[in-house]
Amino acid sequence: EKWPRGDEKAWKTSMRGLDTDIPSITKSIVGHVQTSLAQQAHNLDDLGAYQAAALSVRDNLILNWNETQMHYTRKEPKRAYYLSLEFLMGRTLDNALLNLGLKPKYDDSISQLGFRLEDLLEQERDAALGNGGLGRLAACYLDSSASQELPVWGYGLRYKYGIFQQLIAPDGSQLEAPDPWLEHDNPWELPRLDVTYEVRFYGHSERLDNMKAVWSGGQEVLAMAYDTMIPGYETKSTNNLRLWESKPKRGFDLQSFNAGDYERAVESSNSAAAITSVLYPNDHTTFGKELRLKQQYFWTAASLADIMRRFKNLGKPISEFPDYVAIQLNDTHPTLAIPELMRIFVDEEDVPWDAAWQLVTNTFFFTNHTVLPEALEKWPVPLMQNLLPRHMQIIFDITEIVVSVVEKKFPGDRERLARMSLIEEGYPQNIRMANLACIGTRKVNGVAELHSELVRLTIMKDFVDLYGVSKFSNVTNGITPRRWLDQCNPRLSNLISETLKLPKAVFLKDLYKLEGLLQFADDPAFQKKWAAVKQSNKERLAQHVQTTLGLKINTHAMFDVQIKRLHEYKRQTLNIMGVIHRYLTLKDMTPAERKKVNPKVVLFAGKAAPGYYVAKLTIRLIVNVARIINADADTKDYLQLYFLPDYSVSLAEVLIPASDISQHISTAGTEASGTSNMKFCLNGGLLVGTVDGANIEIAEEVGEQNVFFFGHLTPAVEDLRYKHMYHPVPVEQKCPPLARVLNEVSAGRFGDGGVYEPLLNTIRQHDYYLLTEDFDSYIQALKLVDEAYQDRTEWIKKSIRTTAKMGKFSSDRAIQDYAQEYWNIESTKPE
Ligand code: NBY
Repeated sequence: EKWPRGDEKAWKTSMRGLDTDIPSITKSIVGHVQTSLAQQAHNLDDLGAYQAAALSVRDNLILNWNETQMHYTRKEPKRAYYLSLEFLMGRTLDNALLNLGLKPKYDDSISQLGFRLEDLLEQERDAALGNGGLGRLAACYLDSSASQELPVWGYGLRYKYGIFQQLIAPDGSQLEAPDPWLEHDNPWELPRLDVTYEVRFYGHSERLDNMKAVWSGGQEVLAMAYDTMIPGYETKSTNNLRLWESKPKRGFDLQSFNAGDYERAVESSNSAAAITSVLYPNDHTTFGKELRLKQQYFWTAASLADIMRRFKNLGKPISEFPDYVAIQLNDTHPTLAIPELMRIFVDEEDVPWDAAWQLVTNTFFFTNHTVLPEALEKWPVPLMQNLLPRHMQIIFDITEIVVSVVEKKFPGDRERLARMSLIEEGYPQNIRMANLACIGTRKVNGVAELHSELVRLTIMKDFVDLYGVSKFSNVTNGITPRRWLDQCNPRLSNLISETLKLPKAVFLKDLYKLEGLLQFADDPAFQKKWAAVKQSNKERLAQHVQTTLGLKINTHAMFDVQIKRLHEYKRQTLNIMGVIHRYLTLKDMTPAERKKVNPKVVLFAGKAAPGYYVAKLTIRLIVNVARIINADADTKDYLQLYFLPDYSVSLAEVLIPASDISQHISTAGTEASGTSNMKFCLNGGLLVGTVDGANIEIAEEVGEQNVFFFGHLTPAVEDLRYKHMYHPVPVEQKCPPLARVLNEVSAGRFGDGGVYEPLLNTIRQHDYYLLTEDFDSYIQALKLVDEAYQDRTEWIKKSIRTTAKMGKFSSDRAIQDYAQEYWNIESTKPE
């Protein structure tokens, strides 16, 4: 190979390798203090020291990243792309240090410089570009892909503001503030000024023959790439997360400038920047806002242009596209990628329509994350028509494909055709994105066994009849053990390593190795150490709550935790009603009786979508119940209740290792999988839950005797709802203990009686999420929890056995499933 430019020797002798001995690390940190930050020892604070350390660590990531990407370019493997509107990454420094294996050395070096690594880690802001489980899953999958040396890139948006910051007002209700996470420069991203694409909106599309068209006019916006390095664990392999930022095109609206209409020109340049300004904070509902559709198209168009450019650099014929590219659609949010790739093939690459459709349907894969009807995305035809006229044509043309195949297989079945069409009739008509995602992809998967079954039986039933069942399968979600065991709970991973006599890397890369713990479950010395780890994690949490909120938590109590987005289907209301019931029961007892009660601290955290009234009311109720309970001298030694504001990945990392029991109590059939259930169990917390989502598979692994199940099963739900609708029974009759709780709230026992009526009425009327049906068995399950906790040794054994059986829930297993069964990609690494 010929050296491309200049004096080869000058290049090669100057090329940087990074030494990772402590003096070199110190030199690198100090170098960044001096030059990158222009500071000195005198004026360096924790924030500056964090930034210098981050830049020093980043140098290592960049070199590995360069080598990995160079390797992919040379080797030309098939690649997979994970398209997700959300990546809930959390903090990076600690994770990068652990994955690089450099944490102990940086710890030493930073101490030498007069700082504490722990303090520096706290300086970092969370990258919170996601709402909840779906976004965090994407982040875990990136970690697993890099760790297993798979050529996978993530594509998303670089929102200027991530998920809102949650504040609690004096009256207990949620307030939202913006999350300016980029305020102090983000050291983990590299702006790529040279990686830009133009993205068109509006205009008009003129059909030519051969199903082609010319789309012109309208408005063009620039997409610019920012790259974030994703280091694998104990490997050089470092993948890429490419996030797009929107910018006005150079000479954007020059016409207005020239016409002397400066204000209008500036306004439209703002409208270009607005596209990536904020993450929409809704989970499980869609609002049909034009800006959201703009986000989706902007992102899919830029990502596909980038993927296409990379493919073209290979110099292969276009017919080989699916041999080099697999694209996973994370929910329906990137579904426009399907008509967009059709547009590129047909209009720009001259591929005949039918051949293009073959290529498209062999490239994409679709993951569904919910069967709740209100969460299925629909876009009004007039909105699509105006914003993306060419895509609207293509969607109509794809509809023709659907009509013809359905007509052929089920002649004359007009109802079926209406259900399966991409267009839902109405005023206006709507485009059903889940139908488009199903039709345009090779495979469709749900995220846990039960959920995938429900996908086949409900939302995709007609498509199962059409394509056969093999197109619809399951990949049960997973979590990365690097962040969710080693990083968040180092004491536990140290204990496991020492007990199994295995280096951490062995079980962090092969989580099934935890099974080795089973043989120590009955060993009293090990049980004692196991309990001591849990205790110290409770103290760590109590310390954190003390310093951030000034609250004092009783660390000798059982910690009972429910942390997730607020939603009626997740039934935080059931939990708070249970807490009130416990409180009333305690109040009914004599002091002597209370002394026998097992003290409990109940912790809640989670955000409500800003427009979700009932969910926000639930937060308000929890906060106000907490005020009364925590101030009651009769009960405060036995029951404490806290709502921790502004739930985040970082807060989860402190909460999860401290929990004895966690709650996953959705109405059966509504929670697709859940992933925090896996995180709690991996950290030795037990689970109270309904027979739903991944709870079921967790119980299969750890044994039903180690989980506390309650409530009606999925097949009963539909009939119960029907009964509630047409033969309602008053709560007083159906469930007197719950009625008592509702009445106490109504009567103002926790302040503002009347304000909770709309929330209470969701239970009194219709009770769609079946609280009145499940309350008794819920209280019964919590009683069993208390009894089990009284026998502490038995409890610890359950805890050990639970952790030991969590191997299946590593995201490494999930990603292997996708790599082998869907994407057909293989591991490959530099040298
Ligand atoms: O995805 C969650 C599921 O509820 C959970 O059961 C599952 O474990 C997890 C990972 O598969 N879904 C979820 O988090 N969904 C969202 O956050 C979300 C966000 C935006 C929109 C819809 C859903 N949206 O339409 O804008």
